[in-house]
Amino acid sequence: MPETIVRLLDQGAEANYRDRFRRGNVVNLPVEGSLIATGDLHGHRRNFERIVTAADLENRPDRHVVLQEIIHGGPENAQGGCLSYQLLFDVVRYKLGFGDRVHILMGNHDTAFINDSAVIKNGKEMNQSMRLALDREFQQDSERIKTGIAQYLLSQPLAVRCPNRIWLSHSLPGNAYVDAFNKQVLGKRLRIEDLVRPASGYLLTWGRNHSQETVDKMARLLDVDSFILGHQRQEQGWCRAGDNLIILGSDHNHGCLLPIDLGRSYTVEELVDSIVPLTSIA
Ligand SMILES: [Mn+2]
Repeated sequence: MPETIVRLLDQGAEANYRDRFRRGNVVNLPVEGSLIATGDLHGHRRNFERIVTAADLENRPDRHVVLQEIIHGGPENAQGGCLSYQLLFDVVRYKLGFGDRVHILMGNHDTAFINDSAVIKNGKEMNQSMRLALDREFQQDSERIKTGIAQYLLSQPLAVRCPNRIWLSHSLPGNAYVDAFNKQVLGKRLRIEDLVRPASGYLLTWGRNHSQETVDKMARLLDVDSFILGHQRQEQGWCRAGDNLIILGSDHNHGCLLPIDLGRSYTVEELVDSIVPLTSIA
């Protein structure tokens, strides 16, 4: 069992680095085909199943799926420990099953695991919660599993760029940090220090409450028109957080996904009109 998991995580990391659409830490999607964009999952298995159903990758060979922030949330063990790593393992299996069509973005909960630092969700510290649950399940093999998870998470790309000038990442730098963001982080092999405050990988995954000025600056810097992010909890499953910014959430019963045709351009209004509630998917 531990051997199987360690191998799974190694193969997942390899698949992330080998992704043929990836340049540095950005996945550049092709014009042919479509994309299912989603927000944070936070251990929500049922919504992951709905995304898998909606994406139907078996029958849609030109479709891509973007997932993010898989860990921290969902089922707990009897001691209250966070079991979301079980969903992470299944998401890695999904990536391995569909190779270069499943793209899992780096989230700040991932960077917290990689750095073994605290991250609070709904008043609860999630990093230790998941580590204790891993210790309980894997006992003497726990350190190897935790190392495997950290190495897998570190292999994740920071962003997805669509040919129709839509950018997906977990977040964007906050207003006070937008000028400190160095886009060279997008082109290099990520190291742990790139994900520690105030490095640019950290800035890209932790920012909140972006002003329109910040979003516009990032659009110019990255040469894109609009953004689809996760990270900020959405009670209604999504919100339009600026002229050219949509935030998705996929981690509760009002969660959503957003299908995008990569071969055409969209106004933000058209993107909003395309949003699908996950509960509408069988
Ligand atoms: Mn987040």
